[in-house]
Amino acid sequence: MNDATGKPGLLVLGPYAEEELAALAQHFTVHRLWEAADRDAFIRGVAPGIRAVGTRGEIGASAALMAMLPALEIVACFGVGTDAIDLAHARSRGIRVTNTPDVLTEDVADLGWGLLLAAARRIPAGDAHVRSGAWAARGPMALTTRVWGKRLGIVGLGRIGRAVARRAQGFGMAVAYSGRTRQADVDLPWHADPVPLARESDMLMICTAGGAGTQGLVGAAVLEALGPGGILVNIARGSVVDEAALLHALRTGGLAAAGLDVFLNEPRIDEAFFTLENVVLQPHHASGTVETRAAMGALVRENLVAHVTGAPLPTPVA
Ligand code: 8YV
Repeated sequence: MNDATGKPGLLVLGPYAEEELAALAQHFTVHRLWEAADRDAFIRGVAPGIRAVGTRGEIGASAALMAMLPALEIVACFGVGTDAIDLAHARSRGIRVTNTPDVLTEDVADLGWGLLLAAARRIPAGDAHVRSGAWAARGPMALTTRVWGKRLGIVGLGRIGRAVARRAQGFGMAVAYSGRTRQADVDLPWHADPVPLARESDMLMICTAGGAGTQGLVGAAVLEALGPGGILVNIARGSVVDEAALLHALRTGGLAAAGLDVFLNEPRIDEAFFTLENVVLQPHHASGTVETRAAMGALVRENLVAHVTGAPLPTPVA
């Protein structure tokens, strides 16, 4: 059922770019949940006309939210990760779910690479050394760690993991990966478990999907196997890492450094990270380029419009 304007109602859960909202408004009556003071009251007010939800990877869509929307037919996610969407609830009600794979792969891999270089070569510390005048006053900064030629372990060799592996070739690195299954079309050493992978790696990059299946996958045993010279990069989900174990390892010399784009409790992350000099932090921004975000927005819109016009969904979640 459409609302009084004749357009289907779209509830957008988190901020979307104004241009995206304007483009969506040509097809939908757009309701901006994130701007509402009382979100439950807002949802109750618009619920009967809401046929679609637009969300973001880190926000997802809970069963409780979907239960408030009796006419809901589709959840479109601005992001590839669907770990925060209750897929079982969606399935049980026949609610379709879409995401934005592929268009963000290369940018996410780029930022992972940037974090690896920044953590190993201590680029933020070097920047501070120059800006603070320490270079002129005290001389060169401390030496850093080489990246090229080292051993890189990739936890999760999906689209993004593969894009990271391609970049590693250019750096002359020995690449191995872990994941539930060996990938028949990939000629790289495989470990089912990340512990032996970490033991044979100098640097570990987490590229796996989030969710219950990978919760705490990178815990104390993996960090110990990576060791005091090891560098960890996470461009996946905070939930994949045991954060308490990571903080302990970073504080006590159990790990050399980390480059992190994702955390538990974003954006109010554990402030212990702020006090560490051996971390490089990013605000969950691996897909955050103008180009990729525009492509993600377009894909969200294409999925939503396909749904309401009866066309095949471009990127349904299986
Ligand atoms: C986005 C993401 O930053 O794709 C994902 O799963 O987490 C990121 O690309 C996010 O979805 C936008 O909010």
